[in-house]
Formats: sequence, C-alpha cells, structure tokens
Amino acid sequence: MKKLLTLLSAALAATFAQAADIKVGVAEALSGGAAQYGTAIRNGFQLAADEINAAGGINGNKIALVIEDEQGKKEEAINVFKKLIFQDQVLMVFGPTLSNSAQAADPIAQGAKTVVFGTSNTADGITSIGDFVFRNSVTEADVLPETLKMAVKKAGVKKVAVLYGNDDVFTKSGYDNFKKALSDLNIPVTTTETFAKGDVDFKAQLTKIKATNPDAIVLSALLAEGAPIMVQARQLGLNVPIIGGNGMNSVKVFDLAKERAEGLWVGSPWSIENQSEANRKFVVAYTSKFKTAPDQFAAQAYDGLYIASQAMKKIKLSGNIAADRVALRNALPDVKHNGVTGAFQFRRATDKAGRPAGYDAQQTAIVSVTRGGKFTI
Ligand code: 1QQ
Repeated sequence: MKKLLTLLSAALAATFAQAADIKVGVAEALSGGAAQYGTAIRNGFQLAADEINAAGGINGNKIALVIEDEQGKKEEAINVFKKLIFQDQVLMVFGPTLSNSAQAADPIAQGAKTVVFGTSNTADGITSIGDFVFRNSVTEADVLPETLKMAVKKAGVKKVAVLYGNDDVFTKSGYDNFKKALSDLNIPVTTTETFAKGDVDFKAQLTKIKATNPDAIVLSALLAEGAPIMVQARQLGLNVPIIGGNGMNSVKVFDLAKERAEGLWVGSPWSIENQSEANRKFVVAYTSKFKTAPDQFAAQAYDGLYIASQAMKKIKLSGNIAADRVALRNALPDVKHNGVTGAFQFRRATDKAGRPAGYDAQQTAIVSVTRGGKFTI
C-alpha cells in the first residue's frame, strides 16, 4: 500500500510538474542552407530559456521549448506549425527562419489565434497577415535606407549595380526597398540582375555588372547565394563595396567567403561591439555555452524570448490554452525591453487595406562594414 501511495504521488508530482511547464514552440531551419541562420536562432532561445528558468521561470513555471526543424521550406514550416499548435498545444510559436516560410505558415497561427513571433523575418507584409503576428526583427524597409546612406557617405558611392534573388519573399522585398531607397537618394542604377535559389554560378550577371562600372553592388540575397556571389565578384576583379540586407548580416559570411567577405555593408540593431552590460554578458554566456560567437540572429532570438516572457509574466495562465493564447496576444504589444539589441518596443503594422494588423519592431539600426574578418562600426 505504502509503495502504491509513493508511486501514485510520484506520478501526480510528475503530472503537475509537466502541467506547470509553459510550452513554447520554436520552428526554425535547422537543416539545409537556411540553417546558417536557424542554428544561431535556436541557440539564442536556449540560452534565454535556461537563464529565465534559472531565475525562477514565469512566476514559478518553467519555459519548455518544443523545437522543430522547418528546414527553411514553406511546406515544412506549415507542417511544423500545425504540429506545434494543434498537437503539442504550445502557448505560442517562434519562427519560422525565413520570411518566405513565414508568409506561408503564419496564417496557420493567425487562424488558430496563436501568437507567432518572428525573430528573423524582415520582408514587407509579414505582420500584415494578422493581429497575432509579431516580430522583433527590424524590417528591410527600416534598415536598408540607413545602410545605403552610410555606405554612400563613407565609400563615396555615386552609382550602383543591383543584384537580387527573384524567387524568395525576403530577397524580393529587399530589392523593392533598395530600389525605393536608391531613388529617394537619387542614385542611378547601372544595371539590375537577378538569380534564383540554388544557383551556384553568378559569373554571367557579375560580368555584365562589371561592364557597367558601378561604385558598389547592392545585393539582396541569402547567404547560400550571397557568399559565393562575393567570392566570384572578387575573382572577376569586382572589388567594389557590396551593400547587403539582413541575409548577409551574419559572421557565417567569413566562413563561407573568407577574405573575400571584405567590404560588405549591412545594418542591424545588434553589434558584437555594443558594450552594454546586457550585451557583454550575453556574448560571454553564449560563447561559453556554444563554443562559437553569437551573431545578430542569436541576439534577436535571445531578446525575443525575454520580450515574450515579460508578457507571460503579466498574464494569469488559466490552463485553458485558447484563453491563455489570447491573453498573451493582448499582453505583448505593451512590452518594452532593454535587451542585447538595445531599447525595444513594438509598432503597430497594417494590412493591405490599411487596417491595424500585427506588430513590427521599433528599433534603430547600426550600420557596420566587414574589415579584417569582422563586422566593424
Ligand atoms: C528573411 C530574412 C532572412 C535573412 C532570415 C534568415 O531576413 O527571410 O526575412
């Protein structure tokens, strides 16, 4: 009898311990080309979850990350979102890594009245999907004009060639925003060339670009194509600055393009050189846990979980998942956070008809350029 009681109480304790865990879905690209970003993002969430849990969790409840690999593919992102939301019954979902996948999968979360929080989606239109869609990644529309202005000023750029991927939501949106910013700054475009996902040889486009003698190349690409583009440009003697978007803003560019990654201009709120106490602590903790330096993708994810956890602390979890999901959505917009990416708050986005929709990041970007194998400001 005593044995039975002990067993029973152990089982009950396990049940309650589990019930008290707050399940948070993480759907990121952990394999394929986009894993260059997704791995750092997952690490950022893990570090933040460990810290938050060690400090008492969410009013005593632990955050339990449910991590899934969406492979950087639209279809997989949809599958993984369905699993996390309907099967695992997570409180909210972080991800997916690419805007291309977010555009396909976020409507699943919106339809299920579940917060979806992107920490790396920067294309136009993602938060237009609906009022459960949030992001703390600063959009291309906000960052690219700043990057361009700084590169123009510091590198004396008068005319540029444009190169972009025309089959991805993010690279196309980057192109649209570069085009607008170039026209606002009255900078002539010598030629506009395109490529597609999976391309490996960019010499035809780069040869055309070289013939137009630009002062810089404006590049909207993900790393898988962007890094070989930098290598091949330099091989062809095109040593002009390259002005990139969020896709090029990762230390992985040095692994992939080595010394040919020099002269790359990018913008983001986070810099490894930011000496704030929060950031110094983050860089040390991340490096010791993962044996590699963080990048802005890790930093955005880390801040993203802290932002969400503030909203979680404000709501009284009822155990009714539908009610808890709505309560979280309602608590999130007011969160302000001073994290490793600096001061953060949300800004309301609108849908295509101009009606209030989801929430974008309101943050300022820091522009940096690669020199000596580092992003420098
Ligand atoms: C997007 C991006 C990519 C660079 C994310 C990794 O910004 O797809 O929106």
